[in-house]
Amino acid sequence: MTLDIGRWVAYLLDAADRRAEVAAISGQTDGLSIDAAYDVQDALVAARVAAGDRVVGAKLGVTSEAKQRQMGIDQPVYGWLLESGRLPPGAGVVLDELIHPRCEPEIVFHMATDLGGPGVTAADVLAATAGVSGGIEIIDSRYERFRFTLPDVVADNTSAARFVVGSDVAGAGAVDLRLVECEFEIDGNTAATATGDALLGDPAECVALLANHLATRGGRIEAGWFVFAGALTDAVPLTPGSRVVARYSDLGDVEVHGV
Ligand code: OOG
Ligand code: MG
Repeated sequence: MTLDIGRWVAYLLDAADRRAEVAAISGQTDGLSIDAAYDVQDALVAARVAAGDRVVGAKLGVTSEAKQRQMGIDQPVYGWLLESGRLPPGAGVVLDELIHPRCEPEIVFHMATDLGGPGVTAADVLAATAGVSGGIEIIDSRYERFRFTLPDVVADNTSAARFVVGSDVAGAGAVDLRLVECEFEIDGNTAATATGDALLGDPAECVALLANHLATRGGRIEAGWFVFAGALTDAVPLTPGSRVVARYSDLGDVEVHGV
């Protein structure tokens, strides 16, 4: 069965705009293959761009065991970062604009040059990277109870909502990203800790997967983009007044709070 892409794009855009969670798509159609879900995702982002937004980067999701266990999904997913989602370090995240936001500590690649697959390796990624920093992603699934199948979350642009890029940027070769330590702190208490190798063994490997994925769809990573390599730990709900700090060895601290 072919999927009515326009219908599901409108469905997900409407959920985000009304800040209302909706039923997963997979329960309502038998046409949601992973490929079709990426078609919905691309059309959804194209609709945002047509309305004045801009793609400023890309993201991976579900690249750590912690996230795979939390979400019940066993392979990485890829999505887009939009200019409208970018917040400065230390920002207050306006919770009324979102449905049920969660925060995640992430490693961010600042791309120097275009990078097209297939065959991209972690070494190619580092050669194409201007710098790396810490970050926090604020995800906000449009689906009820933050529950979905793999194609559902792909169609929903991998729950992308807001993101913060840390201001301490290290040279791509200056830090061994596999060894970066991250402490994720909520209201002064450590929620979780992880090292960079929690991301499929090497954060740069995740970015290589993204480049190779984009190649299958005729795309590439572009110079100037931010690439979020995926959450190092479980995502944590963001609530009014709560303060979330991701502390990274060599990459500084990144903070947000809920307002
Ligand atoms: C899917 C997006 C996951 C990450 O960093 O793992 C993600 C979700 O959990 O809603 O962005
Ligand atoms: Mg994420």
